[in-house]
Amino acid sequence: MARILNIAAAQLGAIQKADNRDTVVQRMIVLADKAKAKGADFIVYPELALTTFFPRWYHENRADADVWFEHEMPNRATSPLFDCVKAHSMGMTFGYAERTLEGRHFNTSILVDKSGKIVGKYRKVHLPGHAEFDPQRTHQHLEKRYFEPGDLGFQVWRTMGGLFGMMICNDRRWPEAYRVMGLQGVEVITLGFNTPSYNSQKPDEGPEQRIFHHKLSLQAGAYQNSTWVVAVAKAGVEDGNPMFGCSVIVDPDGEIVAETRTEDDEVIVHPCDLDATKFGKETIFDFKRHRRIEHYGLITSRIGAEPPTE
Ligand code: CDT
Repeated sequence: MARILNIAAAQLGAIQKADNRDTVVQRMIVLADKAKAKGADFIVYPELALTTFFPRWYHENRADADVWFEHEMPNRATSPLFDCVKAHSMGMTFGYAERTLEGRHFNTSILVDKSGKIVGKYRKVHLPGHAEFDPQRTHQHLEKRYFEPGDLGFQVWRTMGGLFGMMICNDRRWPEAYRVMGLQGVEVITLGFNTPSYNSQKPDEGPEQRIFHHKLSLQAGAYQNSTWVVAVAKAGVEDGNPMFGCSVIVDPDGEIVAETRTEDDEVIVHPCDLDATKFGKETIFDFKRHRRIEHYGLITSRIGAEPPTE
Protein backbone atom coordinates (compact mmCIF):
# COMPACT_ATOMS: atom_id res chain seq x y z
CA MET A 1 0.00 0.00 0.00
CA ALA A 2 1.26 3.49 -0.87
CA ARG A 3 2.49 5.64 2.01
CA ILE A 4 1.17 9.04 0.99
CA LEU A 5 2.25 12.13 2.90
CA ASN A 6 0.64 15.36 1.72
CA ILE A 7 3.50 17.83 1.95
CA ALA A 8 3.00 21.60 1.86
CA ALA A 9 5.76 23.95 0.76
CA ALA A 10 4.89 27.23 2.48
CA GLN A 11 6.85 29.98 0.77
CA LEU A 12 7.15 33.33 2.53
CA GLY A 13 7.39 36.59 0.66
CA ALA A 14 9.63 39.39 1.83
CA ILE A 15 10.07 40.16 5.52
CA GLN A 16 11.37 43.68 6.01
CA LYS A 17 13.88 44.68 8.66
CA ALA A 18 11.16 46.60 10.49
CA ASP A 19 8.67 43.69 10.58
CA ASN A 20 8.24 41.93 13.90
CA ARG A 21 8.02 38.22 14.63
CA ASP A 22 4.34 38.35 15.65
CA THR A 23 3.38 39.60 12.18
CA VAL A 24 5.47 36.93 10.50
CA VAL A 25 4.01 34.17 12.68
CA GLN A 26 0.51 35.36 11.74
CA ARG A 27 1.48 35.02 8.06
CA MET A 28 2.81 31.51 8.75
CA ILE A 29 -0.47 30.60 10.45
CA VAL A 30 -2.44 31.81 7.40
CA LEU A 31 -0.27 29.51 5.24
CA ALA A 32 -0.81 26.61 7.68
CA ASP A 33 -4.58 27.11 7.46
CA LYS A 34 -4.41 27.13 3.65
CA ALA A 35 -2.22 24.02 3.68
CA LYS A 36 -4.68 22.24 5.96
CA ALA A 37 -7.55 23.17 3.63
CA LYS A 38 -5.56 21.49 0.83
CA GLY A 39 -5.17 18.33 2.95
CA ALA A 40 -1.57 18.78 4.10
CA ASP A 41 -0.08 16.47 6.75
CA PHE A 42 3.25 18.25 6.94
CA ILE A 43 4.29 21.85 6.22
CA VAL A 44 7.74 23.14 5.31
CA TYR A 45 8.71 26.80 5.89
CA PRO A 46 11.91 28.60 4.82
CA GLU A 47 15.33 29.19 6.35
CA LEU A 48 15.42 32.00 8.97
CA ALA A 49 11.65 32.18 8.62
CA LEU A 50 10.94 34.54 11.50
CA THR A 51 12.93 37.59 10.41
CA THR A 52 14.38 39.37 7.43
CA PHE A 53 17.51 37.71 6.01
CA PHE A 54 19.66 39.63 8.49
CA PRO A 55 23.11 38.30 7.39
CA ARG A 56 22.95 40.93 4.64
CA TRP A 57 23.34 43.61 7.36
CA TYR A 58 26.73 44.37 8.86
CA HIS A 59 26.86 44.86 12.64
CA GLU A 60 30.33 45.98 13.61
CA ASN A 61 29.65 44.79 17.14
CA ARG A 62 28.75 41.14 16.69
CA ALA A 63 26.57 41.17 19.83
CA ASP A 64 24.24 43.73 18.25
CA ALA A 65 23.08 40.96 15.89
CA ASP A 66 21.66 38.99 18.83
CA VAL A 67 18.31 40.73 18.31
CA TRP A 68 17.79 38.39 15.34
CA PHE A 69 18.29 35.22 17.40
CA GLU A 70 15.84 33.01 19.35
CA HIS A 71 16.95 31.98 22.83
CA GLU A 72 14.36 29.25 23.22
CA MET A 73 11.96 27.34 21.00
CA PRO A 74 9.02 27.47 21.14
CA ASN A 75 8.93 30.96 22.57
CA ARG A 76 6.31 33.66 23.08
CA ALA A 77 6.24 34.67 19.42
CA THR A 78 6.19 31.16 17.92
CA SER A 79 3.85 29.41 20.40
CA PRO A 80 0.74 30.35 18.36
CA LEU A 81 2.26 28.60 15.33
CA PHE A 82 3.01 25.45 17.35
CA ASP A 83 -0.58 25.53 18.68
CA CYS A 84 -1.96 25.99 15.16
CA VAL A 85 -0.15 23.06 13.52
CA LYS A 86 -0.93 20.84 16.50
CA ALA A 87 -4.63 21.71 16.18
CA HIS A 88 -4.40 20.84 12.47
CA SER A 89 -2.52 17.62 13.30
CA MET A 90 0.21 18.66 10.87
CA GLY A 91 3.93 18.18 11.27
CA MET A 92 6.18 21.12 10.38
CA THR A 93 9.70 22.34 9.92
CA PHE A 94 11.03 25.90 9.90
CA GLY A 95 14.33 27.68 10.23
CA TYR A 96 15.48 30.30 12.72
CA ALA A 97 18.62 31.82 14.16
CA GLU A 98 19.46 29.92 17.36
CA ARG A 99 21.40 31.31 20.30
CA THR A 100 22.19 28.55 22.78
CA LEU A 101 22.31 28.89 26.57
CA GLU A 102 26.11 28.92 26.25
CA GLY A 103 25.92 31.84 23.81
CA ARG A 104 26.68 29.88 20.63
CA HIS A 105 25.02 30.90 17.37
CA PHE A 106 23.64 28.60 14.69
CA ASN A 107 21.48 28.77 11.59
CA THR A 108 18.99 26.10 12.66
CA SER A 109 15.95 24.12 11.49
CA ILE A 110 13.65 22.04 13.63
CA LEU A 111 11.39 19.12 12.82
CA VAL A 112 8.09 19.08 14.70
CA ASP A 113 5.73 16.09 14.74
CA LYS A 114 1.93 16.20 14.59
CA SER A 115 1.65 16.48 18.37
CA GLY A 116 3.70 19.69 18.33
CA LYS A 117 6.82 18.03 19.78
CA ILE A 118 10.26 18.98 18.44
CA VAL A 119 11.70 15.65 17.31
CA GLY A 120 14.70 16.79 15.30
CA LYS A 121 17.16 19.65 15.03
CA TYR A 122 19.65 20.50 12.30
CA ARG A 123 22.28 23.26 12.34
CA LYS A 124 23.49 24.51 8.97
CA VAL A 125 26.85 23.00 8.05
CA HIS A 126 27.79 24.80 4.82
CA LEU A 127 27.79 28.49 5.71
CA PRO A 128 28.24 30.65 2.61
CA GLY A 129 29.55 34.18 2.39
CA HIS A 130 32.16 35.97 4.49
CA ALA A 131 32.90 37.21 8.01
CA GLU A 132 34.01 40.81 7.41
CA PHE A 133 32.39 43.70 5.55
CA ASP A 134 33.33 43.36 1.88
CA PRO A 135 33.13 46.65 -0.06
CA GLN A 136 33.66 44.79 -3.36
CA ARG A 137 30.27 43.08 -3.14
CA THR A 138 26.99 44.53 -4.35
CA HIS A 139 25.41 43.16 -1.16
CA GLN A 140 26.78 41.53 1.97
CA HIS A 141 26.31 37.88 2.94
CA LEU A 142 27.69 37.66 6.48
CA GLU A 143 26.66 34.17 7.55
CA LYS A 144 30.27 33.37 8.46
CA ARG A 145 30.21 36.38 10.81
CA TYR A 146 27.04 35.55 12.68
CA PHE A 147 26.94 31.73 12.78
CA GLU A 148 29.30 28.91 13.55
CA PRO A 149 29.15 25.77 11.38
CA GLY A 150 26.57 23.27 12.57
CA ASP A 151 27.72 20.59 15.00
CA LEU A 152 24.91 18.06 14.66
CA GLY A 153 25.74 16.50 11.28
CA PHE A 154 23.15 15.28 8.79
CA GLN A 155 20.84 13.12 10.86
CA VAL A 156 17.64 11.36 9.81
CA TRP A 157 14.55 10.97 11.98
CA ARG A 158 11.86 8.29 11.83
CA THR A 159 8.58 10.12 12.41
CA MET A 160 5.18 10.67 10.80
CA GLY A 161 5.48 7.34 8.96
CA GLY A 162 8.70 8.22 7.13
CA LEU A 163 12.41 8.99 7.37
CA PHE A 164 13.08 12.73 7.42
CA GLY A 165 16.27 14.75 7.06
CA MET A 166 16.94 18.47 6.93
CA MET A 167 19.41 20.73 5.23
CA ILE A 168 19.49 24.52 4.86
CA CYS A 169 19.91 26.64 1.74
CA ASN A 170 23.56 26.50 0.64
CA ASP A 171 23.74 22.84 1.78
CA ARG A 172 21.73 21.97 -1.33
CA ARG A 173 24.75 22.65 -3.51
CA TRP A 174 26.85 19.99 -1.72
CA PRO A 175 26.27 16.36 -2.79
CA GLU A 176 27.89 15.10 0.43
CA ALA A 177 24.94 16.44 2.42
CA TYR A 178 22.38 14.40 0.48
CA ARG A 179 24.58 11.30 0.43
CA VAL A 180 25.12 11.21 4.20
CA MET A 181 21.34 11.21 4.60
CA GLY A 182 20.93 8.82 1.65
CA LEU A 183 23.15 6.37 3.51
CA GLN A 184 20.61 6.48 6.35
CA GLY A 185 17.76 5.69 3.95
CA VAL A 186 16.24 9.18 3.92
CA GLU A 187 12.84 9.48 2.22
CA VAL A 188 12.11 13.21 2.60
CA ILE A 189 14.71 15.97 2.73
CA THR A 190 13.41 19.41 3.62
CA LEU A 191 15.29 22.59 2.95
CA GLY A 192 14.56 26.27 3.45
CA PHE A 193 16.43 28.92 1.50
CA ASN A 194 17.06 32.66 1.09
CA THR A 195 18.87 33.08 -2.21
CA PRO A 196 19.64 36.52 -3.63
CA SER A 197 18.51 36.87 -7.25
CA TYR A 198 21.90 38.28 -8.25
CA ASN A 199 25.43 37.09 -7.50
CA SER A 200 27.05 39.73 -5.26
CA GLN A 201 30.44 39.08 -6.93
CA LYS A 202 29.18 38.70 -10.52
CA PRO A 203 26.22 41.03 -11.07
CA ASP A 204 25.53 39.72 -14.59
CA GLU A 205 24.63 36.37 -13.03
CA GLY A 206 20.93 36.97 -12.50
CA PRO A 207 17.80 35.03 -11.61
CA GLU A 208 17.71 32.81 -14.68
CA GLN A 209 21.09 31.21 -14.01
CA ARG A 210 20.62 31.27 -10.24
CA ILE A 211 17.36 29.36 -10.55
CA PHE A 212 18.99 26.91 -12.97
CA HIS A 213 21.68 26.07 -10.38
CA HIS A 214 19.07 25.87 -7.61
CA LYS A 215 16.98 23.32 -9.47
CA LEU A 216 19.99 21.44 -10.85
CA SER A 217 21.28 20.83 -7.32
CA LEU A 218 17.94 19.77 -5.88
CA GLN A 219 17.01 17.51 -8.76
CA ALA A 220 20.40 15.79 -8.78
CA GLY A 221 20.30 15.28 -5.01
CA ALA A 222 16.80 13.79 -5.12
CA TYR A 223 17.54 11.45 -8.05
CA GLN A 224 20.96 10.25 -6.87
CA ASN A 225 19.60 9.35 -3.44
CA SER A 226 16.08 8.38 -4.54
CA THR A 227 14.41 10.72 -2.07
CA TRP A 228 11.77 13.42 -2.04
CA VAL A 229 13.24 16.91 -1.68
CA VAL A 230 11.09 19.84 -0.60
CA ALA A 231 12.80 23.23 -0.98
CA VAL A 232 11.06 26.37 0.25
CA ALA A 233 12.02 29.98 -0.36
CA LYS A 234 11.85 33.18 1.49
CA ALA A 235 11.44 35.34 -1.58
CA GLY A 236 10.65 38.85 -2.74
CA VAL A 237 12.38 42.16 -2.20
CA GLU A 238 13.61 42.71 1.37
CA ASP A 239 14.61 46.33 1.94
CA GLY A 240 15.64 46.62 -1.71
CA ASN A 241 17.32 43.20 -1.92
CA PRO A 242 15.62 40.73 -4.32
CA MET A 243 15.49 36.99 -3.64
CA PHE A 244 13.94 34.48 -6.00
CA GLY A 245 11.02 32.16 -5.21
CA CYS A 246 10.79 28.85 -7.10
CA SER A 247 9.96 26.71 -4.09
CA VAL A 248 9.75 23.18 -5.41
CA ILE A 249 8.79 19.64 -4.51
CA VAL A 250 11.06 17.16 -6.28
CA ASP A 251 10.21 13.46 -6.57
CA PRO A 252 12.68 10.57 -6.12
CA ASP A 253 13.24 10.47 -9.92
CA GLY A 254 14.46 14.07 -9.78
CA GLU A 255 11.35 15.50 -11.43
CA ILE A 256 9.81 18.75 -10.16
CA VAL A 257 6.19 17.88 -9.38
CA ALA A 258 5.09 21.20 -7.83
CA GLU A 259 6.48 24.73 -7.95
CA THR A 260 5.44 28.14 -6.65
CA ARG A 261 4.66 30.85 -9.20
CA THR A 262 5.05 34.05 -7.16
CA GLU A 263 7.57 35.71 -4.88
CA ASP A 264 4.92 36.19 -2.20
CA ASP A 265 3.41 34.10 0.58
CA GLU A 266 2.21 31.03 -1.32
CA VAL A 267 1.48 27.42 -0.46
CA ILE A 268 1.67 24.38 -2.74
CA VAL A 269 0.75 20.85 -1.66
CA HIS A 270 1.69 17.54 -3.26
CA PRO A 271 0.78 13.96 -2.29
CA CYS A 272 4.22 12.41 -1.81
CA ASP A 273 4.32 8.61 -1.93
CA LEU A 274 7.18 7.68 0.39
CA ASP A 275 7.23 4.18 -1.12
CA ALA A 276 8.17 5.76 -4.45
CA THR A 277 11.67 6.10 -2.95
CA LYS A 278 12.06 2.32 -2.92
CA PHE A 279 12.61 1.59 -6.61
CA GLY A 280 15.71 3.77 -6.99
CA LYS A 281 17.09 2.66 -3.61
CA GLU A 282 16.75 -1.01 -4.63
CA THR A 283 18.10 -0.70 -8.19
CA ILE A 284 20.49 1.84 -9.68
CA PHE A 285 21.14 3.53 -6.31
CA ASP A 286 21.28 0.37 -4.20
CA PHE A 287 24.29 1.72 -2.34
CA LYS A 288 25.17 -1.58 -0.69
CA ARG A 289 25.65 -3.31 -4.03
CA HIS A 290 27.20 -0.53 -6.07
CA ARG A 291 29.22 1.91 -3.96
CA ARG A 292 33.01 1.58 -3.99
CA ILE A 293 34.15 3.28 -0.82
CA GLU A 294 37.77 2.23 -1.37
CA HIS A 295 37.87 5.02 -3.97
CA TYR A 296 36.15 7.73 -1.96
CA GLY A 297 38.77 8.42 0.72
CA LEU A 298 39.56 11.95 -0.50
CA ILE A 299 35.97 12.98 0.19
CA THR A 300 36.63 12.98 3.93
CA SER A 301 40.41 13.34 4.09
CA ARG A 302 40.82 16.44 1.89
CA ILE A 303 38.89 19.72 2.04
CA GLY A 304 40.17 21.86 -0.85
CA ALA A 305 41.11 20.80 -4.37
CA GLU A 306 44.81 19.99 -4.80
CA PRO A 307 45.68 19.29 -8.46
CA PRO A 308 48.61 16.91 -8.97
CA THR A 309 51.96 18.68 -9.43
CA GLU A 310 53.32 18.80 -13.01
N1 CDT B 1 21.14 31.50 2.60
C1 CDT B 1 22.03 30.95 1.77
O1 CDT B 1 22.69 29.98 2.11
N2 CDT B 1 22.17 31.52 0.57
C2 CDT B 1 23.16 31.09 -0.38
C3 CDT B 1 23.64 32.26 -1.14
C4 CDT B 1 25.04 32.11 -1.48
S1 CDT B 1 25.75 33.58 -2.08
C5 CDT B 1 26.87 34.00 -0.86
C6 CDT B 1 22.69 30.01 -1.34
O2 CDT B 1 23.44 29.06 -1.56
O3 CDT B 1 21.61 30.12 -1.90
